[in-house]
Amino acid sequence: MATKHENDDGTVLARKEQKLKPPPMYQVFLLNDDYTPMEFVVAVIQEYFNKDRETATQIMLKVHRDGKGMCGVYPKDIASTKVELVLTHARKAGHPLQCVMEEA
Ligand code: TYC
Repeated sequence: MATKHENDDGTVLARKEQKLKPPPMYQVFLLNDDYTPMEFVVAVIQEYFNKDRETATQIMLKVHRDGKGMCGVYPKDIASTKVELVLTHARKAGHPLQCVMEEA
């Protein structure tokens, strides 16, 4: 009898403490390389991570300087889909751009 929290013998069960954690979030990063054009990376950040041109340019320049830059934070399935879409788009265009996700 779930609503009364009783065992079959009538003993009353203490209510279980709810230990539900929020689902983990994932950061999606672009990685630097020597060949992907800057303009292509800016367009990717605008298109797949919904950033305006100025923000996208700043993120691209950070990746170019530091080797890695964060484009957004999403639930696992959305992060994973974005990584796949970016990689597919880059490969179709013939660029070696790398996109990875990490648990936040
Ligand atoms: N380093 C590249 C160049 O000089 C530009 C670049 C930026 C490539 C960001 C990848 O994620 C990247 N053309």
